[in-house]
Amino acid sequence: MKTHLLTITAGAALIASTAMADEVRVYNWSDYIDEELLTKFEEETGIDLIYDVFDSNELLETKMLAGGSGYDVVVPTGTFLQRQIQAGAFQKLDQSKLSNIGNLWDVIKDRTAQYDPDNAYSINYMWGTTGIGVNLGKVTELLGPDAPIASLDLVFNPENMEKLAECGVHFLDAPTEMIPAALAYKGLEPDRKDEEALAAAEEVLSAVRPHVRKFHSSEYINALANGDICVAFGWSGDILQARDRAAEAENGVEIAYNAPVEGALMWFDQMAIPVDAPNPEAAHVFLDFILDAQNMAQASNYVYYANGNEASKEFLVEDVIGDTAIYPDEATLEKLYTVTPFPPREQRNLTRMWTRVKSGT
Ligand code: N2P
Repeated sequence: MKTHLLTITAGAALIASTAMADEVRVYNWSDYIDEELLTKFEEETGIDLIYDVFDSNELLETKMLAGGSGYDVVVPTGTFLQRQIQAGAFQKLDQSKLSNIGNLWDVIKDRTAQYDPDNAYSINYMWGTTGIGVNLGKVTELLGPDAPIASLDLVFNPENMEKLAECGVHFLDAPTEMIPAALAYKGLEPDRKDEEALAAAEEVLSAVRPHVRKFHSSEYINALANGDICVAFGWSGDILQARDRAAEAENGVEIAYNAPVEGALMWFDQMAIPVDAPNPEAAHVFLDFILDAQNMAQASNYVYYANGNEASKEFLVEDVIGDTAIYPDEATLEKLYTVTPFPPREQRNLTRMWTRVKSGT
């Protein structure tokens, strides 16, 4: 009897593990892939892909630190990845299962090693900048032909914002990106986290708060494209996607993206495998699929973000590889800064401050 029971259990376990081997759960940012690639992955590998999206590092981090997310692949930004690695949230990659790992670009690997030493836990998916998206027609109508569309003055000078409020402004709901921008506007080091710096950033943000229609990190793509808002402080590729959606709609809306002349944040979104991923084997298959030069190029060509894959470059369309807003030239690179993660105490100050800013208190 006992033996029989054991046999059944072993059989059930075998069925369960076979079923799992056919499924991979990926949690990525919204508007961040060409969905054709998702179908292609399933067709090529026979693995079922469950693909969910998010638009906030904080939300992803809550899931990673709680554990049991059920995801096999997630995509935190470098700064968040770093503290989640330290918290033990990820497993080391098995490079022997990544036949395309050699496609990675050394220049980007060097930069991401700042967050993930030796790139032991992650591969770069995309990287980009945080900056200013404008509806050219509306902004020049309200502020004149010399509107500072490439300057932080557009979004942090209350006089400009008072006028722009009429046509609608969205800010990212991403304090770790909005605060460095406010510091750069004040001429301060964007990576400062001390109380004095946070107070200075809060002053900048609170002064324009009454003129911000919404703090949200994904709605601005369609809102810009439809003409519902005229300015978004957001992510480079998202704003370029808004530009294309408007052009396709032929609605007369013309969108432009600029990295602020005062300096712009350069960030890196990294694919990693949670320590408790149900199917790490399939996670590696997914990562290797993404590391394929043509697949990676197809993703970048669709979402207008640069990637960390050197071999993909020959497959990038000129609109992407030739656009310095996506692949910066030396002069643009000099204006870009990177930041480090907030330690726990500073993080608590930041969270409280961000709640005050958003609620307008
Ligand atoms: C994609 C946004 C990704 C950039 N919609 C945020 N790191």
